[in-house]
Amino acid sequence: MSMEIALVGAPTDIGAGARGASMGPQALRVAGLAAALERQGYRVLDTGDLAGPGNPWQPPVHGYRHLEQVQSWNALVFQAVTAQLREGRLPLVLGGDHSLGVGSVGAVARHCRRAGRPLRVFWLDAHTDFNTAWLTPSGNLHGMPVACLCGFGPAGLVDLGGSEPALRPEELRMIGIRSVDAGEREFVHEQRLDVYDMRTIDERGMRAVMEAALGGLPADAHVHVSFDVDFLDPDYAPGVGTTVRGGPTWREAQLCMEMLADTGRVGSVDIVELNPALDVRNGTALVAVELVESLFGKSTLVRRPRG
Ligand SMILES: [Mn+2]
Repeated sequence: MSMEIALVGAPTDIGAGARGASMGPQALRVAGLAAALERQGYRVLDTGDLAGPGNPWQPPVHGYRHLEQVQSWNALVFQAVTAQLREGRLPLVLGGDHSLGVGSVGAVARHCRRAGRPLRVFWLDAHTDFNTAWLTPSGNLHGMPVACLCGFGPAGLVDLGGSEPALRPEELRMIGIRSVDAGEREFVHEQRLDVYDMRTIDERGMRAVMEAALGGLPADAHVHVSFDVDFLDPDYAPGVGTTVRGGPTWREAQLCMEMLADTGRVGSVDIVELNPALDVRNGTALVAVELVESLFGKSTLVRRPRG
């Protein structure tokens, strides 16, 4: 019996600074995500789209934009991911902007804690998403999910899964980072986040970086991959709201995904920040699908099966 993957659509741009990530789930479906996974032998259940509040497009209030709506969306994502994990399916959240990581990773963290399983979260992103209301210039909550998961943020997000923070910094690995706000940088250091930035990838190569990031992974660990499409160099993935040049190439990103797949422990995934309004002929969605194929074990090279 093969693993069943549950697609959970979360069509919102409520935490972003640009409109359009709300169309991400549909663009991924149109790009053939389910069929690609089925070709690899997985059963895929598309649970459809969650229905949260619309985007009122208001300025920040006390340092947060659309806090109430972000809380509502994350509560829905938290419930949906929890439900799929309980059914023994692998939740694949289709964003939506990255503020949804609070609900998705929060649900996974609580599930692992209750099962006594160690968790490791791979945050593939151009940004550390470790802002707080007192540090962020914009108030956009898609820049704050990691801080919220570590216990720094507003009520309704930091306590989504209970009174303890969802994550400890040592459970996180950040790959591809190349844009960090000044105050955020100090906070990242203060909290000792394990960050593999682009300079590290340039100097050591993706293979050595992933070996380091995967080092000491416990045999029974649950690996969560939170894939912000802006992780990729915009030459390959223009369809995101916050492009930062100098990211991983298509090949480097493939290797990253393949090495995550090789662990055999990927148990939940987010694909976020895909913005079809900024894309070219849905090409970024197609690249995202190719990378997810690798994350689920498709090798781009012809290899002899192991075993
Ligand atoms: Mn992000």
